[in-house]
Amino acid sequence: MNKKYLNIFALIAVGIMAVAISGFVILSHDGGKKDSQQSKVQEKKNIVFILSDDHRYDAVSFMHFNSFLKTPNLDKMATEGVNFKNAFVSTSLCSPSRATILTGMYAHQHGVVDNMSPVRSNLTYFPQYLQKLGYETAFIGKWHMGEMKGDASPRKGFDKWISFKGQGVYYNPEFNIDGKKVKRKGYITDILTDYAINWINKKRDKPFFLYLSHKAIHALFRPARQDSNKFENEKVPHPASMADTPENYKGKPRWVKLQRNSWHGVDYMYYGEYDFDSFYKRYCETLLSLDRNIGRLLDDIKKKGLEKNTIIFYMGDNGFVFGEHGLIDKRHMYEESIRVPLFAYAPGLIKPRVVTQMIQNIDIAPTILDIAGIKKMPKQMVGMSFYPLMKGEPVKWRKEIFYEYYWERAFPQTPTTFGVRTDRYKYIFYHGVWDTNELYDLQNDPHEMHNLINDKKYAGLVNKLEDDLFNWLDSTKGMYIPLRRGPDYIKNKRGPKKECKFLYP
Ligand SMILES: [Ca+2]
Repeated sequence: MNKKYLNIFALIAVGIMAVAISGFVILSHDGGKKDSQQSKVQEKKNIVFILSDDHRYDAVSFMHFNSFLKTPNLDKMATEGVNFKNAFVSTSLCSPSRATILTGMYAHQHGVVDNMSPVRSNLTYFPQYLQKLGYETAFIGKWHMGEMKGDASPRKGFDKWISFKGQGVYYNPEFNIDGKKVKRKGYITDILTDYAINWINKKRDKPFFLYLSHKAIHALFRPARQDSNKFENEKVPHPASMADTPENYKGKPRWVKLQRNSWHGVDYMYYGEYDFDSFYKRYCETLLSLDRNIGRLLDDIKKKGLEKNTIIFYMGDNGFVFGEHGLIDKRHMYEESIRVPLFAYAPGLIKPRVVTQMIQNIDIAPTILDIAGIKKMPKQMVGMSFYPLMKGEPVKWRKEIFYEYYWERAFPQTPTTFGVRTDRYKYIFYHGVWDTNELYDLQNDPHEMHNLINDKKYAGLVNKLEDDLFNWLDSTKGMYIPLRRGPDYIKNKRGPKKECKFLYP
């Protein structure tokens, strides 16, 4: 064969190969595109965020809260998932903490500083970003922000909306479902879980995000009928700091002792509507009903094969004090008030692990956006994503967390409070209280019984922590005390008829 023919054959061969290769490229390109689209859909993780109300960090059976409370489903989430054993809120109050979770901002930044504060219309909630990332989103449950407006109409960021006004009710609630009023018979936690399961089981070609926000276990506690009075005959443990003794109030600010005899104190709690032991038992029974429903949701997610690609979070919106220092409720900066349960359960994705770093409610939004694959974290997110900690990856973490609480007209027993907590120390600074601030060594004094504020040995530490606290407030535009007009509870101050046995000095 001469050169000319060789060249022609070579050209034909090259041409055939080129067509074949290009065809292959086209085919594989098309096929690959489909595959990668599919895998992208599969890669996107479903996310369920379950929030409960006033669930203190240790009120679970794996923490041995008492001898009778059993929470097998929450225990399972914590022990077979990631347990964040040092999880805190930046404000221990319902609406401010909820607004922080939804916006990733501190209370003095989003402006929802108490349960009555109006909610600014220009706030952006993190599920709005999830929608942009291709998620189908739902809000089911208690919104409880901007109480003065008192409406339950759909809010931004949710494709499905099922909510109710304010605190809602435990039995026979009325919902707002995508703008329509719907009255239901039954127990709130059962109904919300049914709605959640129905929505998750909907057919969709998108990843989903569910924000399931329970009314439980907020006072006044009411369990499901089957749990009613289950713990009636149990013996309720009282914390050592509950007794009104000189030792228990040594070094404590005076407001703490005065609060004993108020709506949120053990001597006249809820103005006599409850006694301490019954109150505690009803809390545990209501928690039982919640735990059972968490189990129903976990079971359903497993049954539907969604477990392999779904991350389920559980968190309390703030802590709750049961008699510590003679107090009931939350708001202040003692441990039982600011610590919350936080678990991440994803058996198909995340190995069981205990995370010891200090996590806060400001971290929820950036973490969920990180899991959803956001490229650039929105500027408003002041917290940090703890997704790497969930996966056991090394990450530089914060050494301090900050706290704020603003005095409320409705519950004037607790003063405006700012604070900073490290792994070991806590400094509490009061605004408008003139007897004393507080410093605790949590390693040697976990129950916060020995106020070290006047110990000269710690003077340098106090100065440093106060500097850190005010640097935080300054750098985040928090150097002001918010005020609000009434009319809520405007006259709700101490009076001879309000607090029993109160003697004016
Ligand atoms: Ca709450």
